Amino acid sequence: MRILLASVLLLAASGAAHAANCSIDLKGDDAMKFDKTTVTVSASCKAITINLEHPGKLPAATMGHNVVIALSSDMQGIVNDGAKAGLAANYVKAGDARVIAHTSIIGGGAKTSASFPGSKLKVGGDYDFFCSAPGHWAVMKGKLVVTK
Ligand SMILES: [Cu+2]
Repeated sequence: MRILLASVLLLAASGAAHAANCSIDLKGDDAMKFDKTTVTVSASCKAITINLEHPGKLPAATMGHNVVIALSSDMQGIVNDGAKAGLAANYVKAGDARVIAHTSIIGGGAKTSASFPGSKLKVGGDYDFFCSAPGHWAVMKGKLVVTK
């Protein structure tokens, strides 16, 4: 009986571990859209991985996408400076402290990933994910909901 209880507890514990979402999986296409408008992640994740896929055909120079994670209130400043930084800088100003994490810019048929510690996010904070390519952020953005 005691052994049975222990294994039930073990199952419950592993179930809880699986409940923490530690990845941000997005697809950004030739129609300048992400496939999701909301992603939920857990601040308790040791590492949160952004996985970006571009299922389109257009090159990075004309329809390149990235994923930037930041406070909603910082998005406008980040994209303004990112536009000046240009494609070679992945449309992110070097050393921009407002950027919590970002991937590189990719074109059609490519994939990229980037990781950052969950401790960089606060539970219940007002975060967005967006593409910082000029003009894209207006439509390529969504809410990053942070849970415990
Ligand atoms: Cu984009």
